Amino acid sequence: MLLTNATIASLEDNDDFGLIHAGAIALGHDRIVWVGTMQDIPQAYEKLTKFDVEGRLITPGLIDCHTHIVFGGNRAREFEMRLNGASYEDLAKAGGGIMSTVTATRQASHETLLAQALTRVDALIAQGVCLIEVKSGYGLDQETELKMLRIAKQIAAERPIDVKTTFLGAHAVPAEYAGRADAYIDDVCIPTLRQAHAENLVDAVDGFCEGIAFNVDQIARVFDVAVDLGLPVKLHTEQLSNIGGSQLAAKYGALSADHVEYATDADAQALAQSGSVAVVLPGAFYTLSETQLPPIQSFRDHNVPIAVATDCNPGSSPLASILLAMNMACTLFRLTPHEALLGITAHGARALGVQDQGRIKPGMLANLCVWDVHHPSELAYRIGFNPIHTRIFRGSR
Ligand code: DI6
Ligand code: FE
Repeated sequence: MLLTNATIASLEDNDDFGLIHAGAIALGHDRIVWVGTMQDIPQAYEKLTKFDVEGRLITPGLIDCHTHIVFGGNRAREFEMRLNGASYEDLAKAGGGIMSTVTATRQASHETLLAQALTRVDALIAQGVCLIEVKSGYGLDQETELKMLRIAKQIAAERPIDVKTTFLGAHAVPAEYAGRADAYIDDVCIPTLRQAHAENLVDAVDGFCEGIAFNVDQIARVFDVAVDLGLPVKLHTEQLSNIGGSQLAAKYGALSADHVEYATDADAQALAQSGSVAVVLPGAFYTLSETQLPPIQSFRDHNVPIAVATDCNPGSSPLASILLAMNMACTLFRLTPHEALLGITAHGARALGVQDQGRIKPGMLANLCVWDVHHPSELAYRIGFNPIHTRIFRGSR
């Protein structure tokens, strides 16, 4: 296919979205083979099937690098309780929060969980998302963690989308291990990680490093197993407080540190040294009425790449719109539209350890979005509009 008459946000330059006006993109099978201006189209590509986009904007296919999209039930009741004064942490300590989703996820069948996840996945696909990350972490027993990961993998067979799976066994301490977090890590979390890896179900390992979840020593034990298995790590950290998670993530060369509202300038420096991405999740910030802003300027100063994701989950971020996540990243966190677009493309790819997605250049996977807009800032600026025209996944419309 040869896409012609395009405004291309290649993201190849540091300024102005790497825009190419009057551009064209040649695809060969599932890869981008050439990008340039209409005048420079090599003769060889003139015979390809043409797709005239009539001046529309083309961006890379979008990437949602942090989701918990497989889960049972919902937490609307808890939303009400929070509006009546309960805090997220109070609900978690009272056995609600993540634990109530664990109960619902354990009870639900594979088929039900898959069908419900697919409705959310479809909403993301409809906005041009071509790659999502999906975490486990609502099972907290071997059977249910494996069930979640199998469903996550199955999403890619059911829909035109790629899925990266992340093992999040260290998400919360289940009721049956209340007060025995260390025993949970040793008896359940680590053996389940080894089993999930043996079944080829894990692309990365995550944890929730927080006062209401696991401390750095407990997460480090899980990360040591990840290292042993050759798996990259990432970490939910500094979401509600700072107990040293970003420093731990940096020590393990994590792909990313996620949430990071309570991270410091020193944390940003550590993440820069480890080459980790800071993943900001404005949907969770918004839903929890958080007021502590992530240290965006420190990330900029230290050249920490910033990614943006939905965190789609039933508790802290019931959000299945990557475009709204982008808008919120700008409005709430003051990212520029260029930074926000990088956050759901190139930097999202990097947070997943994916090298051939997120920019428009030869060799990249042919995942592209054609938008009914003229300038990329329009994607971040609108609220509740979906200007997608055509989504191209692995070279196919
Ligand atoms: N932080 C989050 O925002 C998600 N997990 C986590 O560690 C949401 C968890 C939930 O409330 O269900
Ligand atoms: Fe999360």
